[in-house]
Amino acid sequence: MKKILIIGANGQIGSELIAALRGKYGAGNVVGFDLREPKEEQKKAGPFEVGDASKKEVLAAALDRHSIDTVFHLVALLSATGEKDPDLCWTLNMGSLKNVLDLAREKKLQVFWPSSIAAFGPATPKVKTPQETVMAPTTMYGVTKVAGELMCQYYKLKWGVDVRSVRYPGLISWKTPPGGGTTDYAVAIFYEALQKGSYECFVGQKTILPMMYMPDAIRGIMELMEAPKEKIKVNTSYNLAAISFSAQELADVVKKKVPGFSCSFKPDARQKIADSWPQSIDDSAARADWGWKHEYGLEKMADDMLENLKKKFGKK
Ligand code: AKB
Repeated sequence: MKKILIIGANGQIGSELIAALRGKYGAGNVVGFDLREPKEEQKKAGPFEVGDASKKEVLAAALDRHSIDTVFHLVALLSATGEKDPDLCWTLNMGSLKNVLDLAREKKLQVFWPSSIAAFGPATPKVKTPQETVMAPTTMYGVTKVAGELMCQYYKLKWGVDVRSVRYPGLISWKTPPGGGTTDYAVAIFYEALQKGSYECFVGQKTILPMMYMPDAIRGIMELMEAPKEKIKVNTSYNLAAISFSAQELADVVKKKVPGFSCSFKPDARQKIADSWPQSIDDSAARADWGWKHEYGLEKMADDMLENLKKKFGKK
């Protein structure tokens, strides 16, 4: 049985991944790790460590204490927050990844680390962005994703570290809101539609970005980590895709499902970041190598988001 550590367990991905992994491997075999104290229900659900992933000795002690063999390393400052403090973005994103890779090398751990569509930049082909292409991002977050991918590849080729990665599109989820990303509008629109009946979107209506619903994102990385080693042929990070839509198309779908909802568009600094990213992704390598397949389209995702958020807010 695997013994798993999730670093960044309280975040948007971590808080859902921890429940899915505990369901599969047993609560006692999946340890959460985060800088922030978990909620009461999380504390009761299984082992949890509060600590700083940028301190290697703290991480090493947690790995030893729980005899960990597999790490999901999810800590990162996202694109919009990263532009407010590029130094911190570099230090946190790269420092914590280097710690994890060094410990993986020493302790023979399997590692998952997420890259992102932010690893691409304005010179990258925008439609059906290929697996191998120009990678010259213009955000510090994107720079850390390209550098991180190359670090993962280096540790794999030089020392045989079993590190696996996907380039996530924008992730849409209802359990834990994202923080500091450019794609956050695709989550915020659902919250505000139900809570206020209106939303002011911070990118223009024609902005098209690749997105994915969280259940697909979680299943995808669990399948990637379980795939036989010989099937993993991309050493940097796999392109991963599900749905692409414009901000206007998203607003129209929400309008159809939430009577009286209205959406206005007021692009801010995040527009420039969105404009530097692809609109759709060619993920045929992930599909061919380890069988990736998404399940949620725009309508199905919107129905599920609204149903769950209504329950969360106690609405009918
Ligand atoms: C962001 O918007 O910064 C993230 C991402 C695409 O990696 N959601």
